Amino acid sequence: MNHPPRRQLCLLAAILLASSLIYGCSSKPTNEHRYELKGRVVSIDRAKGEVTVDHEDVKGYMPAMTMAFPLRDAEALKVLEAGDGLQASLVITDEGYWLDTPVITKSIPGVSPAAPPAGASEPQPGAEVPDVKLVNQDGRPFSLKQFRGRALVVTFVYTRCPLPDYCPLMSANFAQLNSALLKEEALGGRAHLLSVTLDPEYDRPSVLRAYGATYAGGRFDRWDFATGDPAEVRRLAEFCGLTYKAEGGQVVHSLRTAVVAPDGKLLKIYRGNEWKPDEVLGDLRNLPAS
Ligand SMILES: [Cu+2]
Repeated sequence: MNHPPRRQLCLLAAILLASSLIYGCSSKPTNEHRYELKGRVVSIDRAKGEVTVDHEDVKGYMPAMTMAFPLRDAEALKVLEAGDGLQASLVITDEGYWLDTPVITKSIPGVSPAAPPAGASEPQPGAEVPDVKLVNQDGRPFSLKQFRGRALVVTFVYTRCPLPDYCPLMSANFAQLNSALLKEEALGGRAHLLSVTLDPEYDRPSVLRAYGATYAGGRFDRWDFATGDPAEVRRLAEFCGLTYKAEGGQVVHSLRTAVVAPDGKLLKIYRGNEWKPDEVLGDLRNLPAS
């Protein structure tokens, strides 16, 4: 791997800092909080404008973990490589969070960067979804097969997730789907929702029930929350291409939402948090009538 000489890097860092300061002057959303974040780049998704960072404790906000952040700096996105050191401001507002004012430290030649986490493979539409056995918010065991004949929309969350754009957003989206399924009887009879915890040891049925009640409004007839044997949870999550690991009371995780057809085969996978409830409702409405 080629590493630019240090002088160029300092210049680059200065330009990056200056350019992000200019961006920083544009209109500020309300309720903005900034925290210093320091860590090592694990991977970069240039198309999505995201960088996954293995970061240290963010004082006053979150413990050390590895997670993806939007990086609002086009230049930095271009030059970042896995293994680089990154220092940036973590900006949190009502609308979301992102990194800005990045300062990049290139990895030292000869020192191999931290290996990226083993990526789960991405499932293909049409693949048979594993028939995992789980337990719902009432402590009732079930297996995915029991939903055959209806479409199943599955997502993964954990109740202690602190990041507004991650689990709370998935659950808010599912709450919208739930309302639609409850309102439209024809649709409700053809589809079911399932939120599976990535923290099955902490998220026991009673915890899920309390969490679910805040989103599902006490109506669990179209929406189940599932925990169970961590190995079963992992089997389903990894089938969906989701990576996660527990770290200091938190779960570092990516996001996947799967639409399973009534025959138990994968119809569609939504990656990340940008999908809208209407898209999923569209998928459900377009299911061939059974
Ligand atoms: Cu989360």
